[in-house]
Amino acid sequence: MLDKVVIANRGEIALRILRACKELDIKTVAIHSTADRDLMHVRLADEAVCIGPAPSPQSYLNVPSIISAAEVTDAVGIHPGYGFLAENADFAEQVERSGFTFIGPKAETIRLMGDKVSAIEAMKKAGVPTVPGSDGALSDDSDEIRAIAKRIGYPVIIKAAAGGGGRGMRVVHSEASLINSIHVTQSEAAAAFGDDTVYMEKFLENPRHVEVQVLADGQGNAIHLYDRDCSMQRRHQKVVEEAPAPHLDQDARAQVLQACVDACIEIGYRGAGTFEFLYENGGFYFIEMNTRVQVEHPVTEMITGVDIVKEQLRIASGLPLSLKQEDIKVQGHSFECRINAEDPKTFLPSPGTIKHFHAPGGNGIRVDSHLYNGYTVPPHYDSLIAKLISYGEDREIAMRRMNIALDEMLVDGIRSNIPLQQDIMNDAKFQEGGVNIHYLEKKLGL
Ligand code: MV4
Repeated sequence: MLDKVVIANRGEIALRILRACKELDIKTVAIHSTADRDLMHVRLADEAVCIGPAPSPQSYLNVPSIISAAEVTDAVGIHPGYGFLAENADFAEQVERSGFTFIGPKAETIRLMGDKVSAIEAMKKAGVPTVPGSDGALSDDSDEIRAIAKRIGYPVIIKAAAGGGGRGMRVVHSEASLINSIHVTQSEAAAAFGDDTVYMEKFLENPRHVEVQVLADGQGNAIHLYDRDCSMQRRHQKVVEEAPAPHLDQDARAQVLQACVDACIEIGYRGAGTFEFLYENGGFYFIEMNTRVQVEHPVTEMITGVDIVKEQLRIASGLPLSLKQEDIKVQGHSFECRINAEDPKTFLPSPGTIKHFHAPGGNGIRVDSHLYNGYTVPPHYDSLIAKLISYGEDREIAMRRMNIALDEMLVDGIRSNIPLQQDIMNDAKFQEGGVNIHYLEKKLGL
């Protein structure tokens, strides 16, 4: 097992990683910015190193500082969490080149999945269903491009190969605006990512966002941990997630789960990963793969009993997967509400000092949060302050427990989106299950 790990992140996920390390008797090093001296996990870690000033480019994104912190503390592994450097292939490469273990996939796998064109190509080759599209990057031959769009059928979507997570995309409804839209997307991609490569897909109008969690050891073993539904989102920020995804076509589901496992073995995947799909009219269409632990991983942990972060640490230690697919059973249902320090109506960030924090509890309730009474939420980072997770023997029980917990939860001193979460939990269509990715924005009148 790894002897000592640098936690290269902050907030709730840093605390989540710290707890998993402690369970496995791994020593911990918290690295933090000057704005984060008072974070919960900094106090609880065996050692702490300040790596720079508050702005993340100078701290949580500062590769030399992070590697130096690993060197001076004699750490052996670096866990990137999510966000920041978690999917930066150059970081993973530098970590490994400096003699440390990057707790995640090989740098080349991160690079393969970071380029959406190569990711889709690899998945298609491995038998994962993809969106009908251009089969690779678009050339600059206008006649050829028009022919591709005609074959796919309008509407189509133009996406930047270096984009992802909703950045660098444009929907095209007819041939009249096709070529211009491609040029605009190319310029935006060149400016944002330094890469103007774009590709085309059929635009699915009302899909759900369904994703599949996998674990692989890079030694020929891979399993899936079933699916999650993350369709309840606003501006590409997930608001509520649940597992398993409700009301799926069970034949299509079984096929796609197996295809994800096969793909992991085919590409030599190592670590935890997520296959993102659009789900429409009973079919799955791969769009992207995330090569990190995700914010919403707890809902999968609740229904499978697998500790995903501990598995990441075991895999990074070189151990083969101890779990077999037949050991993984879905039991019950789980929701996660992301609690953000933001105005529930305007969505503007609301940093400041927490006068009083009360975490809900009881049967089937889990709170992943770094908050405590008197903690000050800094203005420099993401506004996620807590993840409220419920579990129940079925979807209705999990939902009732979430409602009770939202009612119990107190975050005094700053504004939070708890009222929005209560609105969602009491929404009739959400209660039925299976709303699409546009549902929340429409409900909010956006
Ligand atoms: C799409 C799509 C419809 N058709 N691709 C947005 C984020 C990025 N991961 C991919 N995205 C989309 N790709 C095709 N061919 C609609 C979206 C999309 C979306 C996807 C998942 C979750 C929320 C979304 C919100 C708007 C658009």
